[in-house]
Amino acid sequence: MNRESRIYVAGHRGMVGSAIVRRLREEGFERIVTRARTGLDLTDARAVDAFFAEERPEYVFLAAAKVGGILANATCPAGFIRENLAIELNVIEAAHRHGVKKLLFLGSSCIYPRHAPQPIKEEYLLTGALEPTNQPYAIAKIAGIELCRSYRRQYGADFISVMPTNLYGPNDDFDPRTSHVLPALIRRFHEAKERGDEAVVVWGSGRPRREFLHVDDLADACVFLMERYSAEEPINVGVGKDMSIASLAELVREVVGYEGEIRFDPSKPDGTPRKLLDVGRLHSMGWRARIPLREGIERTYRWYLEDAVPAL
Ligand code: GFB
Repeated sequence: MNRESRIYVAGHRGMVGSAIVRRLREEGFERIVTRARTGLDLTDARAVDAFFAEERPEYVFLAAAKVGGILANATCPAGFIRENLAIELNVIEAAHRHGVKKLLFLGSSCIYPRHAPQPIKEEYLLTGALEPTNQPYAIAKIAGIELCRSYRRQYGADFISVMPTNLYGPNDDFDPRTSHVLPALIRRFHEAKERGDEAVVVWGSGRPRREFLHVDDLADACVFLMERYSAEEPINVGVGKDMSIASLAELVREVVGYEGEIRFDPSKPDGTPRKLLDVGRLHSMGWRARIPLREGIERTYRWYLEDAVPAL
């Protein structure tokens, strides 16, 4: 990739895509191509093909996806598998057909088996049963990895797959019905503080463990990997440390400045018991996450107050 390259970021309005665009701009890439959902439906194969024919991107970051937290995955399984499969198939095929030099596909840590040994190495993919609460989404993402691998083998296409751990940051979804845990807790603690509520409810037992990566770190890793990684195995991106949901809730409570109590609701699903990625492969290439969790949550809370709250 050089400063003159034409780079298409699919999903540029989302949390990941918008962070990749910011990062590319910071690095001086100026020929960035984007299309709003209203101008291009990525589930429409013909429209995607016509878009690639017209724009001729040389590099593609495939960050467009239907995403959501544990509840959204459980309530819209058909939407999660259908939309993600369609987007991947259409964008990867068009990238191949129109001679894209390199494509980076974004997967998710939920592609790994529910009971994978921790930390999770890339080679544990397809070694065991998946977590049922997000199996349709995970299978769509595994299909994306397999598409990249297969196009590489059959056509020599330089398509790579990157597996981020649980993400958070600006442009995240703060809708309690669809959000992931971190933005959900920021909003819940904030609203409880405003109303002076006695307690805040956190879903599940509080015992599951998760790893949280700021999306600006992920975007930095994506640009790094687009320039330096070329292999058929996916590569994990994480911070290398996890924590319980109970500890996360305590940390968000402190950052937001809420002084009430935390209660757990065990009638809500816990999901996978633990998800910590092994980031040895990425570290050995010289990349490390830089944003400490507390600072990342503070930045995200500021973004929520300044940008999300006014739009609610
Ligand atoms: O963030 P989350 O929805 O993602 O949930 P997953 C993580 C944990 O936080 C679960 C608990 O144990 C939840 O029960 N939790 C506590 C909450 N309170 C809340 C809350 O208010 N909202 C939410 N959402 N969770 C998703 C997958 O799984 O992770 C996707 O469904 C994707 O497929 C994504 O892979 C990264 O880590 O459980």
